[in-house]
Amino acid sequence: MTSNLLSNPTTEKSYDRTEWKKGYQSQPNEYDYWVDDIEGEIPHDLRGTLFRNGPGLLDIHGTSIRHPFDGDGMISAISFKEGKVHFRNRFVRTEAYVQEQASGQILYRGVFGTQKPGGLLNNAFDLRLKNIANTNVIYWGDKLLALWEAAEPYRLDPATLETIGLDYLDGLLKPGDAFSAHPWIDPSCEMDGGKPCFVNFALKSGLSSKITIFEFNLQGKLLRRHAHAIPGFSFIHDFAITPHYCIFFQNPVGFNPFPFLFGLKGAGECVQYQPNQPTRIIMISRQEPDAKPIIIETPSGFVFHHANAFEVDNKVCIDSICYDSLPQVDPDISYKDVDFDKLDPGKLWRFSVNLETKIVERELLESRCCEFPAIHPDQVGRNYRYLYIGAAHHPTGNAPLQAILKIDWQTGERQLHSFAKHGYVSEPVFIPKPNATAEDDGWIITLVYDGSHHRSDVVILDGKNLNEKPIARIHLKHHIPYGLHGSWTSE
Ligand code: 3ON
Ligand code: FE
Repeated sequence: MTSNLLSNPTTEKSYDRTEWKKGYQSQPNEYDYWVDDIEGEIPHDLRGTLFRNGPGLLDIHGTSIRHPFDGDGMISAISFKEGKVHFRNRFVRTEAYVQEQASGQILYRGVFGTQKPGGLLNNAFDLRLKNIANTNVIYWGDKLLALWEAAEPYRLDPATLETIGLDYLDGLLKPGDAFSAHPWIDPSCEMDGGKPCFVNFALKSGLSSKITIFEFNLQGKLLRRHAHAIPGFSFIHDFAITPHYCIFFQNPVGFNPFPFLFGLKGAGECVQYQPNQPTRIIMISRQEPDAKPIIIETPSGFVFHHANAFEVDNKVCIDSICYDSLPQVDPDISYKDVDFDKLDPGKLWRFSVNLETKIVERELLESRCCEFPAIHPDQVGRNYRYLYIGAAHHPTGNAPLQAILKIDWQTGERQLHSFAKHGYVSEPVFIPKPNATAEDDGWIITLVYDGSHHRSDVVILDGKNLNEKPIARIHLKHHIPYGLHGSWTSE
């Protein structure tokens, strides 16, 4: 749509760094209001709430945190009803947030390098993980849960976003247990007569790793749980599902605990990418939990997110955003001064695993820098036609996400809706229209940080045609810092 905004796309940057940086300012305020500054019109049949999570604070009482992934979780709820829209945001009152806000200083080390004041003496051997509940938020089985992969979920009141407390999933988790921030909803589970179920995992990593799979019914009751030992250290952020498998990419990484133990680095900064080691694809059977996991090697790369997976004949295909190396922030500079050109962009690959020969084929599907995929909820784990994903404005190189890209796998057609030069997108969500039959007949909603006004917009695009101007552009009264993940709950 807007590639023509820039006169010389090869030499001119699509963004202004000073504006981009402002999207990383803390948002300490908590709001609750009906939004009235709207361009376009909100569809009357769009009913429900978009919950979003992400770091709301990038500093603790004036001291910058080391990395945005260390920022305290702040939930936004954007609710649509009869053509009107309501906004609300609240911090998750984690134990650490409450203590730090009361004391006015950093009391915990962060996984991604934030340290307490007082140098090594005050940081060494403090091995507590600060559960910041900042990665995802999902409503399931009557519970709204804020998720962070290395600890238990926090339960929130879906109407007010007030924090109820840590949630042990009716006793399934013990204090300190992990529960991933990347659940999937199987739209029609073969084992449950076609009812939807919620599938998630927990990773316990050490010299060897343990992956536990959980499946819950619509009421939030446990259907299935099974645990598997996997050789080697793992850092696994996301997974993919098909009707028969849970699929994990064990990235080629090692872990050197000493800088963490001695107070020099965060635990996450001690994860080292090993370019000469292969990635291991781990496939755990959902239907035969006693079966040994299938482990197959493929050339190296680092994956945070998977777009989807599906089974065709004797193959399992996994579409994933793959980096040539683990993006690492230079210890001497702020993440805000990162040199985009020095980091590998995420690109979309298809990995096709032949279940008989155990051979994996890799195909580069899209070389534009992209992250944060979204698909039609009914296509999860199934062969699908359309992918929506956050993408860079320019077709090559590494840059902030400023556009939403739609890919049609059947025709190969790409549509790009770019918000450059002042807009920065977040993860899109696809919401099917009521009674729609076509896979792309729905709305795409994404939060766009507008650097020229230092505020965020909620933007609704037509999923069928991203080239059109937005159906609605809802101007919030303030900004929301760049976020991570969220989910849609219809009424
Ligand atoms: O043994 C442990 C394994 C494990 C799970 C080591 C460990 C303590 C490092 C660990 C914990 C990992 C955690 C807490 C990971 C948290 C990740 C997080 C909060 C976010 C990840 C985001 C990923 C991406 C790709 C974000 C992209 C953002 C943009 C493109 C722009 O905003
Ligand atoms: Fe994620």
